Amino acid sequence: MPTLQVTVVSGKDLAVRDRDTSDPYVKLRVGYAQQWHKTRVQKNNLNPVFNENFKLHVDNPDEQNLDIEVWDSDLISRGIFW
Ligand SMILES: [Ca+2]
Repeated sequence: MPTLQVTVVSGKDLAVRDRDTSDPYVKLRVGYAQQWHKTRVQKNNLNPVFNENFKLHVDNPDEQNLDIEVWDSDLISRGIFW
């Protein structure tokens, strides 16, 4: 099965989603896979450095997209879509 290797490097000047900062993390998936891969949460950081590697399985390289979302982590709720 083909594999897509992705490195999430960093973010710059991300939006504020808490009082004056955010706790960003990145979610990735290929196609409509149920499982999202996630980076670690970078607390209180609008310029996070992740440098995390992911190997994602691809069933059909001609038809599947790579979905990338950036979220703000919160203790109480699931987070806010960027
Ligand atoms: Ca937060």
